[in-house]
Amino acid sequence: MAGRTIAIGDIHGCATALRTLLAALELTAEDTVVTLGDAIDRGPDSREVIEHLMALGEECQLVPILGNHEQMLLDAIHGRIALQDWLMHGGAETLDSYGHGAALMEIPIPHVDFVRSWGDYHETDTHFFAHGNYLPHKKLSSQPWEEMRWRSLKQFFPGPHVSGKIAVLGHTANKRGEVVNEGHLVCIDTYCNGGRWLTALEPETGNVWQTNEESELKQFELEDSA
Ligand SMILES: [Mn+2]
Repeated sequence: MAGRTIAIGDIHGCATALRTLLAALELTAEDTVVTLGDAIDRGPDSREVIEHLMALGEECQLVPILGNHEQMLLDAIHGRIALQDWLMHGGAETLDSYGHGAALMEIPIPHVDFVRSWGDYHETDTHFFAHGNYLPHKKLSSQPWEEMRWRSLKQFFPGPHVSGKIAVLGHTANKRGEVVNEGHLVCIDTYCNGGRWLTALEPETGNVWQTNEESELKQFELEDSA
């Protein structure tokens, strides 16, 4: 049996919700899991999230996409931004997960190398997966991903992509914890770190799993947008 492709939205350090979600998904070695970025920052345990994702790569085909928060971590490490710029955007919580008041240097090198290996996007025959946004008329291989991983759907709501593929995105948090389905675009950042949900979506079937930091689980099918 061919494996499933399942996208997971912005985790933001919510290790309990991630643990609950991974248990519910019952993944096999044939499954592909696409994490949409912003796995770290803001929430309580980014270190544990990174460890879960590293282990997940041994269990299934893991395709991690780089979010703007991972970009900030890497930029801080390389001196491209001031450390403070990352810390005030949720990086402080990430460092604390490595020990209260831990320094940037205390993040283990394998963790940094793992994050550095994350990509800009992923595509299947029917869908593509990215962190924040996209330009509808530009092919996926030449998108300005450095910029697109920052751009909110509130700033710019793109039309259908020229490829005809459906976009699966994170980054723009839905504060009610709801999946936004516009037909040509689905956004599954459902504000886990704000007390709402962590979402996994199997785009081919519309199966949705949602978990939270209270270890609750909901499962339902995505409705077609009217
Ligand atoms: Mn983001």
